[in-house]
Amino acid sequence: MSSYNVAVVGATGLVGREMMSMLEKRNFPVGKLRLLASHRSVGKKLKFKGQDVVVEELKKDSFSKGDKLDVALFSAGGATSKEFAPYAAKEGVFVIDNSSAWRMDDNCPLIVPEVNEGAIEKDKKIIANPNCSTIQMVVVLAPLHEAAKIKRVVVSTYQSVSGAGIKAVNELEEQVKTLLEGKKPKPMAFPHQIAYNCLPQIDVFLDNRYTKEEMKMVDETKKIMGDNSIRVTATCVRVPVFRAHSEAVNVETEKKLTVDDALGILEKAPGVTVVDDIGKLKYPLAINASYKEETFVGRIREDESVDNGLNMWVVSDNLLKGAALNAVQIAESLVKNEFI
Ligand code: 25A
Ligand code: L14
Repeated sequence: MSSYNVAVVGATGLVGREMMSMLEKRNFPVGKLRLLASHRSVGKKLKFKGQDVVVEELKKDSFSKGDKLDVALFSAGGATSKEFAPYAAKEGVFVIDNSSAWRMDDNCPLIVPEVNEGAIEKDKKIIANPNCSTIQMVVVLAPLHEAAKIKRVVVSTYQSVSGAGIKAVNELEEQVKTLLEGKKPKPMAFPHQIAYNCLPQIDVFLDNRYTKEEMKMVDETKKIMGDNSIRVTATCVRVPVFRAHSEAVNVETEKKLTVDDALGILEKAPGVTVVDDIGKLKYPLAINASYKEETFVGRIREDESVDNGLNMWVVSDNLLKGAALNAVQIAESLVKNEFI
C-alpha cells in the first residue's frame, strides 16, 4: 500500500495533538511525519506510533526543504495559516487548514466529507476545515435538507473552553480552584470569568453587532451546503464545559417532516448517532460525546409554533469532528480520490 508524507503545523497545540492521534487511530498511511510549530517548541518531542518525533520550526522554506510532503494539516492560528499555507501549496502540498483564514476564499474548498466531499479539486491545494460549531451542525442539517429543503435555521451554541486552546482549558480549571478557596479569579483567556458563568461572546464583535463566530456559522453553512437560500441566524455562547460543543438547533423546512421522518433520516445519516429516548432520560451530553468521533443528536421534536419545523439538540467533540477528525477525513478523501 502507498504511504504519504504528512506535516502537522501547530503540532504542540490542543488541535495539533489530536490531529496526530487521529492519524494514528484511523491508521492513515503515514510515511514520514513532520511536526512543525513556532520557535518556542523547537526540539520538543511528541510521540507518534510509539516513536519520538522532534518538533521543527515552521519557516518559509519548510516545504521546499527536508522530506517532500503530500499533505500538511495546519492548526496554528489564522495569521500563521495566511502567511505559510501558500508556501506549502506552491510546492504542490495539499494544505488542510483548521483556521478561519481561507474558509470564505472562493479558491478554497470548505469541506465536511459527509456533506460535500465532491467539492475537493485536485488543483485547489488549500482546503479549509470549517468552524467546529458549523461542522457538527451541517452533518445533521445536510440529510434533512436533502429530504425536505431547509428554509431557515436558528441556532444557539453552548461551546466548551477547549475551542480556545490550552490556556483556556487551564483557566477554567484554575478559576474553579480559586473560587473554591473563596478568592476572586482574574480572567485572562476570556473577557470575563468563565467558571460558573456563560459568556455570550466567542471571538470578536463585528459591525452588525454579531460576533465573528456567529457570522462564521451563517456564512460557512451556506458554502458547505452549497445553497445560499438557506437563512441562518446564530447566538454563540461559551459555557464552563471542558470538551464538546452543544447546540440547540431550530429548523424550518419547505416539506413537512414528522419526528419519525427525522429520526429515520438521521439514523441513516453518515457520522450521526441518534440518542433520543426521553422515557429513559437519554439525550446527547457533552461529557458522553467527549473523545467520540460521531455527532450526536436528540431531543427531536416538532416546532409547534410553525407549520414545518423541528427542534433538536446536537453535540459533538469540538477537537475531533470539530477540528482534527474532520481534517484527517479530508486527507482520507484525497487518498480515496487519488489526488495524492
Ligand atoms: O487565529 P484562529 O484561527 O482563531 O486560531 C487561534 C487559536 O485557536 C486554536 C489554536 O490554539 C490557535 O492558535 N484553534 C484554531 N483552530 C481551532 C479549532 N478548530 C482551534 N482550537 C480549537 N478548534 P492552540 O493552542 O490549540 O494551538 C496553537 C498551536 O499553534 C502553534 N503556533 C502558534 N503560532 C505559531 C505556531 N506555529 C508556528 N508558527 C507560529 N507563528 C503553537 O505552537 C501551537 O502548536 P507553539 O510552539 O507556539 O506553542 C507551543 C506551546 O507554547 C504555548 N504558547 C503559545 N503561545 C505562547 C505560548 N507560550 C508562551 N507565550 C506565548 N505567546 C502553547 O500553549 C503551547 O503549549
Ligand atoms: O473558527 O471555541 O475554528 O474559541 C476556533 C476557536 C472557532 C471557535 C474557528 C473557540 C474558531 C473556537
